[in-house]
Amino acid sequence: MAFELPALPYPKDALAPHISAETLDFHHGKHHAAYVSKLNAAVEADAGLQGKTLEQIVKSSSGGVFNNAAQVWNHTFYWNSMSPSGGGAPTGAIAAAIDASFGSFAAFKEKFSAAAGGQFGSGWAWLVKEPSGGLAIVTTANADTPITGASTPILTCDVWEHAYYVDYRNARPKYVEAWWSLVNWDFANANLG
Ligand code: MN3
Repeated sequence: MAFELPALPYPKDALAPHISAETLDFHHGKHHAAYVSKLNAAVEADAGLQGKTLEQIVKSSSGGVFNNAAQVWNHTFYWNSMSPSGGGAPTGAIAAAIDASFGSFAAFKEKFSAAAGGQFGSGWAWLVKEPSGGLAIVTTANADTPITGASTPILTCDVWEHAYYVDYRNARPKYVEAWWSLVNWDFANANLG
């Protein structure tokens, strides 16, 4: 059974003006799709990978197989971390959890934006729930993902250049600022459990 590129959870033009249809066309239709097809080629060539779930491959592989599998997982999580009706202040349990771990939403936002902007080169900024139950901000390089560790991802922001170059050129901070207008707090609450 080959892995499939999941459909975007909203129309391609639904995140505009923050993220354009052209960006999603490339980012989902080309980049994410390429990770899926490279992963499928790797699985086809290695009987040891066959029958494993995506998460199992991410947690047990290395090198090119890991890179493609983790990028497939990370991107699906990223699409769901945003919503056309998202943004604004957090609601529900995630709002209380953010206050408890960071003091306030404003303090969390500032810290997360600094982490996303400061990640050197390609990677990801994540809000995670640690095994202790508290929230933390982590960044990962390239395809690295929190699901290989003990923390549970709550939200992510893709800070690879391909996520923002069409819309913001090299201005990553402007893209991160726009991402706040899209944050899917319902998804965050679902992940918080
Ligand atoms: Mn990407």
